[in-house]
Amino acid sequence: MPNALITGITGQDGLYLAELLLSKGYNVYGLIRGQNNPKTELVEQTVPAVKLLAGDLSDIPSLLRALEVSAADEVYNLGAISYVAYSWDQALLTSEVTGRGVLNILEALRLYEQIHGKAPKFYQASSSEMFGKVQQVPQSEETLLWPRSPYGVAKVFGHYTTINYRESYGMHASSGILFNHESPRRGPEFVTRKVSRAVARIKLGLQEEIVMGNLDAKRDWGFAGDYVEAMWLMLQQPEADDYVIATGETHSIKELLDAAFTVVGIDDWAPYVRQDPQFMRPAEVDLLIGDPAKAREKLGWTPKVAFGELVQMMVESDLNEQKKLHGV
Ligand code: NDP
Ligand code: GDR
Repeated sequence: MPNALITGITGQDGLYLAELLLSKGYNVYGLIRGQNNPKTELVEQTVPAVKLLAGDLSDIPSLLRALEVSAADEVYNLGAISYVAYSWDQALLTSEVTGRGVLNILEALRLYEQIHGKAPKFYQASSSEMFGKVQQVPQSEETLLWPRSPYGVAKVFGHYTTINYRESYGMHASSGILFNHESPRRGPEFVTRKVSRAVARIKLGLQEEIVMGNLDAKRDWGFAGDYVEAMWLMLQQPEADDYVIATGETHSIKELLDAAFTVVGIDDWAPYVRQDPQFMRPAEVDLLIGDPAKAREKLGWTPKVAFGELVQMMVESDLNEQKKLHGV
């Protein structure tokens, strides 16, 4: 049975990837940070077969120890400070974790190889946020990067460090440039989940309005369960490479609101939505739309869940969750 180590196990993608790898017969280890991580129980309940190892991306010895204990064949680096808006408030921390954390884990992998003579394959969670102020539409692996947030800048550092370690040391290190992907497990700070939860609560009479930021931004939204499959496929290739993972469709936040309110039978959402400058960003990424042709051709990967189905899945899940929570 192959061994896999996942950083970011408590996150949306960590849980989906762990489920996928367990279903394929892997031994799965997850790196968990903090002395009493509040999400430990969630991981233990959702994927009980995952073995949790204490560690942090800013602590190289903890990463080396995790590699040794797991005897990893594949390492998926999903750990990051991942909320773009927050990255302006904590720019240094974001660059430490989301940026330098990648260098730390690549250095731990080199040490591990020197000591144990084994070179695990490596996946880096790169992001469409690296395209930022887009220089080409749609965006592909060749598009010039122009990040627009401390998060985007940190991801660019991690992306090029991954490429550089592949070229310098011959590591099997791949970078997935993933566009936004969502699910009922999405953190409530991100726009899709914020909307699906609020719409469910409005429908149930638990909330009166949603306070939002920029409604004109456009994103290429897919389903997280589909996207973790692409991560795994990248590490099964004979050669490491970089791949854009996207649906090739884009929708505005207004269209997201249309779709979510339609699920609960509300046609006009204007009375329920208020805009507030606190949710506007110092620099915005206005339009993202990915070209996943390379992933389709080389990995045989295609997304299965369309935008409408995704929004419906999220709103219905939040309706059930809110009903249970509030007994309504
Ligand atoms: P989440 O925000 O849901 O999860 C982030 C994970 O990183 C959490 O498990 C978190 O742990 C962990 N983490 C935070 N700080 C550290 C640290 N110092 N050391 C180790 N782990 C840490 O993100 P997603 O699951 O949505 O995304 C996974 C990865 O993919 C991230 O790197 C993200 O930037 C990237 N990405 C995501 C996209 C998306 O649309 N979801 C698109 C493109 C890229 P804790 O719970 O303890 O905070
Ligand atoms: P993003 O996701 O920044 O694309 O990063 P997010 O859902 O936070 O924002 C998407 C767009 O929605 C606009 N927006 C709002 N966003 C939030 N969170 N809250 C609001 O109230 C709101 N109103 C409007 C934003 O301005 C933005 O344009 C996600 C993260 O998962 C990253 O880690 C990942 O790398 C990228 O996707 C790809």
